[in-house]
Amino acid sequence: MTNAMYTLPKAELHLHIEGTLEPEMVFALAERNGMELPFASVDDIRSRLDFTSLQPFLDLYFECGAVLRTQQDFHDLAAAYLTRAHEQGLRHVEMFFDPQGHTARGVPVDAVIDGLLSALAEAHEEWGITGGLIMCFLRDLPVESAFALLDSVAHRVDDLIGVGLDSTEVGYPPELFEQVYAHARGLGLHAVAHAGEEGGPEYVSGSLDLLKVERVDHGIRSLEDPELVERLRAAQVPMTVCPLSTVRLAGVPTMADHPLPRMIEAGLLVTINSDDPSYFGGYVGDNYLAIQQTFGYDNLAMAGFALNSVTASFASDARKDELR
Ligand code: ES4
Ligand code: ZN
Repeated sequence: MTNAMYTLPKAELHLHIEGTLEPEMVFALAERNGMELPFASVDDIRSRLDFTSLQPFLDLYFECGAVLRTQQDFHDLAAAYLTRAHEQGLRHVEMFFDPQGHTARGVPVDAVIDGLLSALAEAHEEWGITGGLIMCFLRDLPVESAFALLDSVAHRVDDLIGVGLDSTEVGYPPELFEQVYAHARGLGLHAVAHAGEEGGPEYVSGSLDLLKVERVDHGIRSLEDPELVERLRAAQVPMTVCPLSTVRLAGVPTMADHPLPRMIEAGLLVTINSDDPSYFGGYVGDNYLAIQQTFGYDNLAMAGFALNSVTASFASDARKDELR
């Protein structure tokens, strides 16, 4: 862990905390919670990580995530991630979480939020890591469910940074969530959304126009629409790219085929993130290292990605100055 890609100070802006659930913890939490698992072993879970698209991954992600039941579970999950985050040079973390995946199993949303926040508070105390929570709506659930979730946390929006949109993209366009996002923004929350991961560039323009997102998560298919690229470039809309994720979910055949260099050449504001590190073969520093090895970027260029991650974060201006 002495490689510069692990020590470079940086921010992570696209990280699903449920996607940091390592197979060992799946088994430990299942035992603690007295649950039967549909997996024979840790290796059995690991043998299922050769995804062919987003959906098979999501199926496994929700199956494993079912072991998360108590506030302590959410604390322990985030504490394990934040230890890794610290080891990989992260100074600021904006963490996605998927409450609807948990409330559907009877877990109170407050237990999820309180567990995650307690781990973030400890990481701040111990290592000075800043950040917070971005609450995601599962876009393949009815919009009413998203509204109900937002209403259920409206009394504690100060405990959240913003809202996001994730899960199955194709068939669930941004226009479905226009009112939900208007409401969330009205509560003072920041807005981001997954777009252009598997969906076409119209998911990205729709997210900008209707959801008024401040960052685009993934956004790789934006490149198919030159007018959209020009718009993203001119406004310097941050894109949270997740290299290992896109290769593992078969968005591209190999890292060498990743559109990252074309996004950079187009002048886009690109950040590098890990998405679901326990499923995709690496944490944030591993993603930095993978693109450096594939594309030959020098350490100065890599420091540029780290700088972008700070610029694109929702940290205060004072904190950004500290991190730059
Ligand atoms: C996700 Cl990679 C990805 N895409 C969409 N939704 C997600 N939830 C967790 N990881
Ligand atoms: Zn994601």
